[in-house]
Amino acid sequence: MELATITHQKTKFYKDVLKGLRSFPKRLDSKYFYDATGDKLFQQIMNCDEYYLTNCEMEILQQQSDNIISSIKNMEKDFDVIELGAGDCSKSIHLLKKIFELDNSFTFFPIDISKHVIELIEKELPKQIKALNIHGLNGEYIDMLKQSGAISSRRKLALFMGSNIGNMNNEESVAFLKEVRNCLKKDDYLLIGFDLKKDPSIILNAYNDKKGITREFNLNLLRRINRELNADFVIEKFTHFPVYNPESGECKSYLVSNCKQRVFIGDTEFIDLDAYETIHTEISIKYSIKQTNEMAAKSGFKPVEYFYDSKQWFADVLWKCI
Ligand code: AVI
Repeated sequence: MELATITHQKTKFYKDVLKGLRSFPKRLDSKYFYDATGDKLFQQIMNCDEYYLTNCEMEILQQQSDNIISSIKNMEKDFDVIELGAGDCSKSIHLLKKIFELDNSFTFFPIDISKHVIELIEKELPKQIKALNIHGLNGEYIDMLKQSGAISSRRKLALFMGSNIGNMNNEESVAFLKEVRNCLKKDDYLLIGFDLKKDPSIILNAYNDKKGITREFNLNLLRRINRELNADFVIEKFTHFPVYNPESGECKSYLVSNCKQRVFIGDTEFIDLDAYETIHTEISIKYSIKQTNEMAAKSGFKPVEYFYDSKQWFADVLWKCI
């Protein structure tokens, strides 16, 4: 990465951190979870017994990729596939293999904010699907989505899986989905993953696993601020505290300050925390299907088909651009 880019990102990180910690209530943006350590911790979360989301969605992709493809009109002809937040493609690979059997001329555009992830996909995926056209795009979702449209005029199937949409509040998600819609054309498709409302204790446990990996994931944000912004958070003085509201479907994670304390961010700037003051670090919304239909209508899509895991805990919904 260019030095200018690194400095710019640090400045943005610094500004966002100070702004968030000087707000009331205090907050930090969950997008900053994902440094190299955060990426590794998230991988471990996905392997936790309590974190059901990954297995549910994996089951859908493993067992229903044929059905997904047959719900897409003319999939065999002229589609490219774009994945927003591609990660390791371990779920989408099942769909990609089936699409490749139909039409081996399509291009797969994995989009990820991590350059390392894109390099890995470009290296590893051809081992699983030889001769797959891959064009990795490293950057923000919307910018890269626009770029994929400029590179290829074929119709698009966009994938936004993992219930990543749940990490935005309802207002942000509709605004984001409208932007996605504007980057696509009429009759393009979006396959979008939603974690569904279920027994509240199952949801809460997923964000409070017994091994404490999610706790580490949350606290790593303070460690990252210490490392990158030269702050002096004492990690032991904070408690990981997730709560789930079954009415709103909002699972929120907090870091609670155990005592009154002052924390320096760099040499001169500081923030004060009261005893038991909270820092909100993440929202993970759980949806009813009715809610997802409303989101589709508000953002310019029409639901075409719903794909559930056997427990009906998770849904990948195929939306068409209208
Ligand atoms: C990436 N995202 C969908 C995860 C979630 O479930 O909200 C991030 C996560 N946070 C804690 N555990 C997993």
